[in-house]
Amino acid sequence: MEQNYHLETLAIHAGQEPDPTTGAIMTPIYQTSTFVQTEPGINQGYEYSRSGNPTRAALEALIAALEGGKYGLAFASGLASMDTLMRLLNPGDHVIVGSDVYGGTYRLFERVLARFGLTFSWVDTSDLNAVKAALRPETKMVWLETPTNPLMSLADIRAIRDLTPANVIITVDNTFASPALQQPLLLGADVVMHSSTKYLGGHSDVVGGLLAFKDDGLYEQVKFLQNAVGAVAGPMDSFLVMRGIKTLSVRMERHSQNGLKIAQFLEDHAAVKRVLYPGLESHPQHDLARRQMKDYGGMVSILLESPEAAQRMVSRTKLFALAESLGGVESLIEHPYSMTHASTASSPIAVPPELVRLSVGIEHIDDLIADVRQALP
Ligand code: P1T
Repeated sequence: MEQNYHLETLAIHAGQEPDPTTGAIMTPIYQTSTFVQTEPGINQGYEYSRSGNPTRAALEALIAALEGGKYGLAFASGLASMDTLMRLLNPGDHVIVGSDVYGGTYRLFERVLARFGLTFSWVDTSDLNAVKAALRPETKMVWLETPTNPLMSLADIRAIRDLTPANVIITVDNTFASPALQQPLLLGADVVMHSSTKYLGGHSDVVGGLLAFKDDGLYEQVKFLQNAVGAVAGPMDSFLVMRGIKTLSVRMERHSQNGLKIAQFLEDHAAVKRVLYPGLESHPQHDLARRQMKDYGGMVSILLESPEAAQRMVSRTKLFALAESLGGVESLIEHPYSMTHASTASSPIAVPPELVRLSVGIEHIDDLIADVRQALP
């Protein structure tokens, strides 16, 4: 696929050619574990579906194109992709991680990978001096989420690249923005990670993870690990993520329009103490958001008066379903302290109990605002 197509076009075509034998316009779901060989080692490009599968390969080429990279890899979940990537590191290596990240990221790093000798510093990555101060000779990776889950703070990817030694891998979890709004590889990151469960899949019907790379050497190492560890995306799930991605651009436009309107409504509401949304001028990093992002997406977090008020609101909405996850066409609401971020409780990165997180879907904005209004006092 020509790299100079726009993202809207790549989202529909990259990695996907009509099937040469039947003309099927959609990439077939190659639901097979193995591929017949004519002689040992002589095959048509595929041997065994953990090592490679044509449906997965199409998705891998697609995410590479969308992120402006050269290579992609697809996994069984976002966490599976992270776990595989982190196996690049060795005991004694040090990682700088944002102090506001998905709760499962904290759990994987501190409760699983720390047992294998990796050490983590949890740092406010919106503060460049704090990132600089946390660098050590043994630092091998900087892990950024931007915007962060759930406090919606930003990290300046280009500035962090500039202050970090070239041998330190910068990974950006781009789940909240999606490549339609932000392309970290083009800003200096080495690896982009996605929970494709979210905006890429877009329809709350699949769990998956993706990595994108621009560097041959890094890709080859993680490609080896993908096969050696084995947490690959299945063909059906790869198909679903690809189908979702076809409408990514139009969905992100509507998510962003609705997200801004909900954020503005909430900012004017007396029961809401603070709205965290990078598209609002009141966001402390609104200028960076304007530089780094094309639009601001559908994730909106708010602080209410008390933990009880937060619990009450999430139990009262009707259209906004009370559920973990985000990024689907339907609106969701949740209480991070007791749900998605429960694993960070009493840790240095615990989230405030009066916080409510909304994943604003693409329903009609008037219906969404009416629902939020009736759920607040
Ligand atoms: O759920 P999984 O596909 O394994 O992806 C994990 C993950 C990684 N990174 C970010 C920024 C995420 O938000 C997630 C998953 N998050 C939720 C389930 C949630 O409700 O926040």
